Amino acid sequence: MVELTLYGVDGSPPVRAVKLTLAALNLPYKYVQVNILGREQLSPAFLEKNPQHTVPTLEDGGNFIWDSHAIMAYLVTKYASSDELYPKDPLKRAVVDQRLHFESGVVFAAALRSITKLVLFLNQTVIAQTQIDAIVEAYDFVEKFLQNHDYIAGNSLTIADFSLVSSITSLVAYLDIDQAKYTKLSSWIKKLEKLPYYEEANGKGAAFFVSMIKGKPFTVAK
Ligand SMILES: N[C@@H](CCC(=O)N[C@@H](CS)C(=O)NCC(=O)O)C(=O)O
Repeated sequence: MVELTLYGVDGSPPVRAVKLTLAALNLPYKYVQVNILGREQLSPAFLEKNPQHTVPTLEDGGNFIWDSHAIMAYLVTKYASSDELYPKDPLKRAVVDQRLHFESGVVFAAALRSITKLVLFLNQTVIAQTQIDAIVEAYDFVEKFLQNHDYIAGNSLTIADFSLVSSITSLVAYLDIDQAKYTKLSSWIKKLEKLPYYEEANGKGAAFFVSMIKGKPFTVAK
């Protein structure tokens, strides 16, 4: 019997990416909320599970796996009945992996985490233009990746879509997506919103994240 525990919080984009994957695979799991604003992830009990103190962290049979990208790949590899969400074909997999690394290093780290640290955690009310430029760059790249495809890594849904939609729908807290400029990006989000499990796994948590940031007004330095 599958016994999975996900440690996380719905405001967190990478947690939502994992929730999308679990839902797509129809996998039951226990969800343990970790209050990261209250720094619960730094407790000795959590550090024992994940010394890097990040959510999402997945527990499977006493083993702990973290980083959403590693967790999503693990779940598909271990539990999926087909490889569609994370193709075994070397070239298709390379494209999915590229998008996952792009989410991790560019969209999440360079754009989302860096501005969120300032606005949410350090309560800064003036933000440098470079923070907004990083978001524009992320939107521009995603629009390009979608130029000839329905999904972010080709013509079928993969874990790369789950990863990127979780962070892009959080970045809108800082910068709206101009639907006329980003036509592919806008219709890709609308397509993913139609997934039966989308609202529960990502929609609600993204809306919560956006409302949290909207409660922290800031201006952009000239
Ligand atoms: N690349 C990681 C990012 C994980 C991450 O930074 N999570 C944040 C929440 S969104 C966190 O746990 N922050 C608390 C901390 O680092 O102490 C992933 O995809 O899982």
